[in-house]
Amino acid sequence: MIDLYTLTTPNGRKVSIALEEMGLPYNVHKIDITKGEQFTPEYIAINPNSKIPAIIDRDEEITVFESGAISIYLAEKTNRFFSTERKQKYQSLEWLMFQMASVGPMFGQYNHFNRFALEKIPYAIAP
Ligand SMILES: N[C@@H](CCC(=O)N[C@@H](CS)C(=O)NCC(=O)O)C(=O)O
Repeated sequence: MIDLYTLTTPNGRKVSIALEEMGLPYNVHKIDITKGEQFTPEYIAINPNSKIPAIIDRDEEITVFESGAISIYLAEKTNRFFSTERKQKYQSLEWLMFQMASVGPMFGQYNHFNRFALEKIPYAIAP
């Protein structure tokens, strides 16, 4: 059984979708990042970077944070969505890294400056 520490954000949903698609049973633990619950000592012991998502795989007592690392962990656990054939495996890794390093952070920064920043900075939100 997997314990999932998450909230309904894009990075959180990424792991929920993976767990559903892979048919793995899991318990959800809501970490309300709007209330600072990611900064409790209990949660920092799970993810020292104080961000959701994170999982604990109780079958093996393995803790994993970072949605990309969790995706690889779950894919390897279930032998799904991650080929062992090298060419296909690196194609999967390319797109995973592209999402993690390019699309995800850019959308996250845009969302922050567009919706939450106390100061509106035109350069940061211009299309
Ligand atoms: N690279 C991380 C990003 C995680 C992340 O930014 N999580 C956000 C919610 S989507 C969070 O926990 N924010 C709380 C904070 O920054 O205090 C991943 O992919 O898991």
